[in-house]
Amino acid sequence: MTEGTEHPMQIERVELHYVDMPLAHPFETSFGREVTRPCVLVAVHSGGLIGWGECAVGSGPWFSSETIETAWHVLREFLIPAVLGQDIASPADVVARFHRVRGHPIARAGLENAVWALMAQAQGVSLARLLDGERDRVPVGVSVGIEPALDALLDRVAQHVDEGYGRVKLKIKPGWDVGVVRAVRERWPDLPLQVDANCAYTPADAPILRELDAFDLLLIEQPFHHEDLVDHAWLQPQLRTPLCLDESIRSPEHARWALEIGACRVINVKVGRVGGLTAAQEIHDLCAGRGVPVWCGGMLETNVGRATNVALATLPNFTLPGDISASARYYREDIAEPNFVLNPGSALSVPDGPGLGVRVIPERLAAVRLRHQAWNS
Ligand code: NPQ
Ligand code: MG
Repeated sequence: MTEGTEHPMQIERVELHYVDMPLAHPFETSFGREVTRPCVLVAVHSGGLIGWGECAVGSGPWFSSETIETAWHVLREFLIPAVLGQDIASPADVVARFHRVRGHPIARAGLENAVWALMAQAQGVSLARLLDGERDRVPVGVSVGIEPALDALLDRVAQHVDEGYGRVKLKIKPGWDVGVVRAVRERWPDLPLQVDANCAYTPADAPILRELDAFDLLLIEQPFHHEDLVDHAWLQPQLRTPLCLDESIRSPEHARWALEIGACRVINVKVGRVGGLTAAQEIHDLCAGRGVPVWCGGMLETNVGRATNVALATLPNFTLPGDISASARYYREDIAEPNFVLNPGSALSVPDGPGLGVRVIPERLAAVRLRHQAWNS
């Protein structure tokens, strides 16, 4: 932790907002089809400032075991009481106060990241700066969901390539894999391309995964069980393509275990899945020390979570493009402004103002909000 992050602040008020945002297009993965994207937004107040964080839960326990209601419950009963009315000197202080809570990383991340945003604002620096980030623009790609037919998928990829995305990730599942990847590769021979199975395969499917080795993919993400390390370590030496773990890496310890046994050669870092920005930094540092590249994953975030991801992706070992698309990829109207737009070179600009660099618009928040609760010290 850098010295600059020490800045005692009393947490005077915490608010939770359960919102449900209509997606610009339905998004289908091997675990299901999402039409709207619910999440919990966290606001922490101190000295007239507000820090925002996002709990990246979805419509059910599909990607992760957490849901809106588990996040709300754990925040209300355990996490908010651990910080409300307390003098917090740094984000590490928040992590220490949460240490008895096992699991529930997405709930922990929402509140911890809100404190990071608050502290950046209080110190008059960008969140990227507070995290010791080094870039002013971050390379990004786009994640393309499963479509009803190959034609529709090719149209979607063409649209994103035309928009300027320089890296495409295809969602795959059994029956929607080799044929789809072959078709995309034939039409775009030089496009940086990767695939994500979201756990849809078993070791018996290894022949299919070995076939994917022929398409010059940047990586193959999480083919096997969401908690597995052992089967991935069995598969990796059979492939030229790096395996990348997502769901299986739920803490810095999981990252270390995975690297120890050779379960992957790349790690997807998601702040929610690993339990907050402090853990994300730790995984970044661990991987940097071992020469393992990382990249920033995405969970269909609003501009609050997107700004958090952009700040994280400024750390030097985030060398692969992130799943941090422009705001318009997922939402016609976001609850926070300004939108992130795609720049030439398939990159997003890093906000340089104090804090997150986006401001929540109260009317827009109210329009998509299903529940609100506040706690004062
Ligand atoms: C992944 N994200 O890398 C995830 C999966 C994902 C951009 O591909 C609601 C909450 C909807 C979490 C959709 C991308 C979600 C979600 C997809 C996570 O595996
Ligand atoms: Mg993934």
